[in-house]
Amino acid sequence: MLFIEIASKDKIGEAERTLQELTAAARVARETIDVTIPGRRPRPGHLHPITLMRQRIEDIFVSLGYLVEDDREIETDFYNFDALNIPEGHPARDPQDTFYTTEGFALRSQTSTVQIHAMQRRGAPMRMIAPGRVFRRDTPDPTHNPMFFQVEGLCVDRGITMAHLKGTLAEFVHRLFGPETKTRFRPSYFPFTEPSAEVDYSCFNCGGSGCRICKQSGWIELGGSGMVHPNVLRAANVDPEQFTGFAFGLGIDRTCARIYQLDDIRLLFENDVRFLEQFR
Ligand code: FA5
Repeated sequence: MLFIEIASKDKIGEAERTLQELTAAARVARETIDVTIPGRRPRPGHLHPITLMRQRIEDIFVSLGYLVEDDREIETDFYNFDALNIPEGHPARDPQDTFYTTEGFALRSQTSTVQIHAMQRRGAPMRMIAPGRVFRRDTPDPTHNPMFFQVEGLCVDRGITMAHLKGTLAEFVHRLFGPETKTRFRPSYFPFTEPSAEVDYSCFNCGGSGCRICKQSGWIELGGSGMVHPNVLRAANVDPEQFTGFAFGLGIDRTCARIYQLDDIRLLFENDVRFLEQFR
């Protein structure tokens, strides 16, 4: 009887040892590292060309004393229209032109909405730029996307004139494209500025003589601008008797496409790695 018990204990002990050896061998096999295998290279990401462009623009305006504002993309009718001097019945409210979400709300079609938020938040005097995404019912083509980026600029103070607007945008294009770059202001219309002007800069490639980049005109469009309409100042609780201001809105995508000599701004949003990798 005693002999049988000892024999079975021995067997159990032996089985335990075998099991331990097997698990140890399995662990060693699993954890073995072959230090001669070449490592996997990490593929670090990089900034999108639109972000690079936005940062260059921000750097210039921050160095001119502007702060950078960020704001919402879905806006109420007040910020999209009323406060920007676009009353009910104005064609700019047409559902054909704008993406409405629910009643009373629409995707912003321009960064000009941030003018109002910024003035309400900070009062006057103030200087700010607001880069951001905007949405329009535009059919995609080489120069249009239904979603694109703008940067708004606003300067409000005592005694601000059109000369300050011209000087600021001239300085901006000098820093972005080089000191020889010229600006040109063409009369235009925006409900929220009076007077209003489209701004062009002389082509950075040909200097104004005409080439493929500027479509032989010598000039490239930068965006819209003008003196802030008194109704807009009033809507944002700024006294137009004391303060005046200028504003501008520039298209980041088109400027980016020109600088990098892209024929089609849609390339910027196709997420084709072969294209994006060129901006490392
Ligand atoms: C405006 O959006 C005005 N808010 C600009 C402004 C601001 C005027 C402040 C006065 C005071 P406009 O619609 O022209 O203006 O657009 C400005 C720029 O956005 C254009 O010059 C262009 O570069 C860019 N843009 C317009 N539509 C598109 C689009 N569908 N795709 C890509 N870029 C576009």
